[in-house]
Amino acid sequence: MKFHTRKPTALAALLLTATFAFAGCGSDDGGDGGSADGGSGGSGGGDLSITMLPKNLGNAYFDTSTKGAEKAAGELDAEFEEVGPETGSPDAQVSYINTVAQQGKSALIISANDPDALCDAIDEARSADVKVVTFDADTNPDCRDLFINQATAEGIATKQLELISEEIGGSGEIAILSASANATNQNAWIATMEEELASNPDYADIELVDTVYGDDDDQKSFDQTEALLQNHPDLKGIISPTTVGIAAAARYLSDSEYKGKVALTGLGTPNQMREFVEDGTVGSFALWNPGDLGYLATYAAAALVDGSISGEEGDSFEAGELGEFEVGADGTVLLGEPFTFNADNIGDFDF
Ligand code: RAM
Repeated sequence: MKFHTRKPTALAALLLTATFAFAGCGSDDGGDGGSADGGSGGSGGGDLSITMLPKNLGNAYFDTSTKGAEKAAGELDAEFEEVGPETGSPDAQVSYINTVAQQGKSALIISANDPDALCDAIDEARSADVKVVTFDADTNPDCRDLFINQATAEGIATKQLELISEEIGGSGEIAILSASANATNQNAWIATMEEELASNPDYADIELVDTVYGDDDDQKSFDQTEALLQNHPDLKGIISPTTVGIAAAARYLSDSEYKGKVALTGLGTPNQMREFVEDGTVGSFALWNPGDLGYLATYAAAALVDGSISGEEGDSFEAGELGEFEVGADGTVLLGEPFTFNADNIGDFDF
C-alpha cells in the first residue's frame, strides 16, 4: 500500500530534527501539563487558529509532538494552543472538542482516546467548519478529515517483534503492557503483532501469554509490570508499545531481581529511556520523532483550512522542512518508518 511520498528519509529527518524540540522551539514549554485550565495557552496571531488535543497532558511524548506543532504554527503565523485532560479517557476529551467548535477555531489536531466515542462531538465541530486532523491515534476514518500516521501498523509491529525476539533468543513467554484498552493505535499494533506471532515461523517458539493495560498512567503501568512478573514466573520478555508503559516497566525492572533476566522493548522516547539503556535494563527500543509528527499534522491542518487540499487520496501538500507529503488511502498521511534506538545511537537524540 502506498500512502505518501516524502523527500528526506525517515532517518535523515530524525537526525535533522532530533534536537529541534529543544533548540528550535525556544524555551516555551507548551506541554508541561501544569496549567490550571488543562492547556498551555494560546500564541500566534494569524487568521489560522489551531487547537491541539493530545490523549492526555503530562506525557513527554505529547510534550514533544506539541513542540513540533508549535514550531510549525510559528512558521505559519497561526494562533496555537494545547489543551487536554489529565487522564487518557474519551469522555475527558469531549468537552475540549465542544469548546473548539464554540470558539470557531480553524482546526483541531487530536490524538483520539477512542475510535468511536468522540465522533458525535467531532461531527459537531466539523459542522461548525473546524477541520479535524487526527494524529498518533485515529478515530474511524469517516469521523475526521485526515489522519497523520507515525508509521504503518505493520512496520511498528514487526519492529517490536524483531527486537524482543532478538533479546530472548527467539523463544519463550512474552507479555504486552499496553496503554488504554480502547487506544486505536496500540490496539492496531497489538492485533498485527498477534497475527505475525501466529503466522511467522520465525516466532513459532514465542508465546504471548498476557496483555495488560497501564492506561498511560505511570503508577498503573509500574504496578502492572510487577503483576505480570508475579503472574508469569517463566516470562522472558515484555513489549510495551507506549512511551509511558515502557518507561514505567524499565524503572520497575531496573530495580528488581529481573533486571537483565527479563527483556523489555517497545516504543519509548530516548530521553526517558536513556538511563535504562545505559544501565543495561533495556537493549533497544523503537519510535519515530513525535516532534515531526506534530509538525506534519499542523501543516496538514493548515493545508485543509486554506483549501489547498480536501483530504482526498492523491492530494499533496508541503510540510515546511519535512518536504512534500501525499494523502493516501482512507485520508491517511504517513510520516515514515519507526527507528531503533540502542546504546550506540541514543546519545545522538534529545527528545
Ligand atoms: C504513548 C501514547 C501514544 C503512543 C506512544 C508510543 O505516549 O500512548 O499514543 O503513540 O506512547
